[in-house]
Amino acid sequence: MKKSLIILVIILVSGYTTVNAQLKYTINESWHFIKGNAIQEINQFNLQRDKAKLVDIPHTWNIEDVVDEEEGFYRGAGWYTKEVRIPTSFSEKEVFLFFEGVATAAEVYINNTLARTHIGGFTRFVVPVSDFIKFDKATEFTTFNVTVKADNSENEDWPALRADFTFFGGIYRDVNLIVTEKVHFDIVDDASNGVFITTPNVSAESGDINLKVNIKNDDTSTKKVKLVTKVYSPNEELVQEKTTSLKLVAGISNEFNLELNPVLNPQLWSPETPNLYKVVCELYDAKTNQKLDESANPLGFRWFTFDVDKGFFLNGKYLKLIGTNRHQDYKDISNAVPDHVHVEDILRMKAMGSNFLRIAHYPQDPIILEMCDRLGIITTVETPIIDTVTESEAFAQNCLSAQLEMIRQNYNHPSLIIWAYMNEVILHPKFTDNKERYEIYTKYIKDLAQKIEDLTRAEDPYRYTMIPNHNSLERYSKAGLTDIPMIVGWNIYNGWYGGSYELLPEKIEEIHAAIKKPMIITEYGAGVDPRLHTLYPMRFDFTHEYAVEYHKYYLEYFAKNDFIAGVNVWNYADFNSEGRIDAVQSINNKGLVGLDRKPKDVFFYYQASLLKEPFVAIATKTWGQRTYIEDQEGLGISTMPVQVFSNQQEIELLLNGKSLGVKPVIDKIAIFEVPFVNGLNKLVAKTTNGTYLEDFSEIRINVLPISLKNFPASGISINVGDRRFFYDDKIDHAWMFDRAYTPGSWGHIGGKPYVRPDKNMQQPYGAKQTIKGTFNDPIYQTQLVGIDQYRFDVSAGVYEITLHFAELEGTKAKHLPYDLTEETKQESKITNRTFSVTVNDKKIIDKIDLLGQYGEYRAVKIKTELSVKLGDPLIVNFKKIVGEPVLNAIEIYKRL
Ligand code: GCB
Ligand code: CA
Repeated sequence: MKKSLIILVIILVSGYTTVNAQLKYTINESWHFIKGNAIQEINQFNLQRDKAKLVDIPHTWNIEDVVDEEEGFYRGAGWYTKEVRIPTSFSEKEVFLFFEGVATAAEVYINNTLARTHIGGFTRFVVPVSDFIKFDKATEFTTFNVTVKADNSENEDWPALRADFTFFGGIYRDVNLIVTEKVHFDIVDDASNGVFITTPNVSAESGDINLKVNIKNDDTSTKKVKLVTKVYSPNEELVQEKTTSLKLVAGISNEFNLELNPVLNPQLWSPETPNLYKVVCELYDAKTNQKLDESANPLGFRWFTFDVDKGFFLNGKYLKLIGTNRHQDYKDISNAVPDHVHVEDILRMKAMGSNFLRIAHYPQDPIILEMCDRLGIITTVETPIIDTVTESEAFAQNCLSAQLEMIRQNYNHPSLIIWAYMNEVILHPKFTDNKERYEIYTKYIKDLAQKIEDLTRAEDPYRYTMIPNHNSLERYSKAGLTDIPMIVGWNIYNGWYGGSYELLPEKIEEIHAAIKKPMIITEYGAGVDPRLHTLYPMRFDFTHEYAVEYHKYYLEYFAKNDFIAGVNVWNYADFNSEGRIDAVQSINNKGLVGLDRKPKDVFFYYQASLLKEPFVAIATKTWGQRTYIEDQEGLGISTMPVQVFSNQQEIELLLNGKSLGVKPVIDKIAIFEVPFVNGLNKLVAKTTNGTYLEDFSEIRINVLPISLKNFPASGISINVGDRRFFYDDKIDHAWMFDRAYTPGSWGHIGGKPYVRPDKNMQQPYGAKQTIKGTFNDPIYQTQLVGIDQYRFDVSAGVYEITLHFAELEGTKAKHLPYDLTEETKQESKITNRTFSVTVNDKKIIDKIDLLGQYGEYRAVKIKTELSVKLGDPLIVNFKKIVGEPVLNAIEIYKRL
């Protein structure tokens, strides 16, 4: 404790005297926190402070909601308070609090007085606090109290109103203390840094630099200052310096425009050469020459155009923009992540070969754009006006202020070329049953969009604007929304939520013909539960294999069509969305990497497709443990295809040291039929052209025998009614998909796979609810309906059998929140299902009523044990009483 205090003081002192005129450090630790809507105002909170728990920023109060099985997450207020100690000498200076993100609204009190409010969970804001502090001149240090009410309630005036991600609440990004002299760059208005750089004309020969500088004079009299502006080259050489004398009127922000000398033959910024210049503005007192403030900003020279037919050009050259979208949360941490998560993510995008990032659906941590500048990833960022709007003045104001803050706070990043706003804003339109009212509503949206567009173009005439829509061309063009922005974005999910991916070209060509605006495919993607694999990929199965097929089709089509200026996979990583009912509860798993950033197969496919340097990866990283049946009785070998992703011509694969031959790489994939043995299998993939390029993989296989005379020690675990392998990574448990019984072997007899009743989802996968009592939803979301028997032709012995059930035809089936199919709410049948189960001659389940006894969508496991005589098979018999018997999974072990 003592030690850290000393260090802090040293940093403090050296910070403002030598390094930078402006001092900035975090005050993240040890805030007293109470969650709850019961506290209405600050005095009430102060009375209850003894009930507070200590938390550190970044913090969100919704972490527990992510882990628990309950639906929904806390939306309401949370109170934070902290005593902040500063040197009393700061009384001569200006002290500010700088919040990088408080969701969704904030009230900030200094010494119990309201100092500022802020609405919008994704933009930064500054609170001047000097006036609220009573400096104690007799002591070395002065303490003041900061109390923050954060609030993530549902509020019809606060965008986003609804969306497919969890609206985590709290002070979830850093809180800083900033100390300046009385004269300083104006950080207060919109939390920019007061310096705005533009490069109106850039060519290979010359790059203009214009500056707008806002300087605040918090003193009582006019001040004369010197502004020294220095431009440094990418290798830190001073390329020019300009000194300007300025007179600053007291009490206001003084705005100056500055034209620097053009930089000749500038080193251009691009994804391949992210050359960053630096502009450092220094402020000096004209009389004393005391340094008052300093602001350093990135500068990149690049020029770009979007063309409706030809696509995107950077520095005069065609460039296909390819990359992902990104949310800001992480496994077990939610959105309250440390900077390192952001840094790693951008590094991994670069390692994937991305040159483009859609920062969606909201501005993110400052370090994201800094990393994109440095590594060379072109970006678009947007404000969160999603799915629907409120027709109120307050809502419109909040949209406009978020847009303005976003622009001013991120103005100088060369990587950023598009300001966007709205997302699928008429996905859930109101008043669909009243044509006139609907038109008033969409007119309101159009007017709002026009206001945001006008504001954006006035603030920044040098970048493009964009509105991303969902694939309903008619809806957006009719509403006039496609007329407004400079680029129109489209979120397209053909082959996921509906239809086949082969319908993609038709859709895109239709849009291209109708809308004479540059086009970006702002979203496309397919869900992957990292635990699911299949030999029979199909739409909406959440397997790695289907996603590879889907992305391969999309990417190849995009690559062929220049007019598609850019594409963003939805999403870079899996993310939290409390309302989701997919294979993994409350998670949208369209990520190329998981919530823990483990790459999925598709990630490697993108690497093979986008990277220029030689690349090879075996597509087995997510599937290191498997259960599969042997090819032929007694052979002990299970042959399965293995994909190897590469940008080389051909690949050789070795299994346990023995070559399986050389295969050509076709469209970035080489496929090998691998004869896996029981136990450990070591794969090596390598190039044949002498370059040292290898990838390794270790896979453990339980090869299940066709004949059960020697019952496997691993037991047999079958995902019934399913054609997907499932791997429960929590306990290392591999499940095989189902098979029909053949004499002398094992499998089901009778029954049909459950098929979802909804019109667009008539297939076995997914469910209309999450399954309670388990996290292994894929096992329980699939079942055989009308099953007669599950039969194992075993040898004599004692066996343990577990039957897994779940009622999928419940009454509370939900309309999926993200459903793009516009299907009306489907009334589910009230189930009437009763059946009995005997194992050989023992009745172990008598007239079970899953719905009545356990409730719908709940995992039910019933385990029994029985002795099988020599010559007898083991037969699980299902006897129908009312409706059809069902079975979701079965597990069997030999005990003796
Ligand atoms: C969309 C939305 C995005 C969703 C995504 C999905 O169109 O813009 O927020 O998460 O689809 O996965 O359904
Ligand atoms: Ca199943």
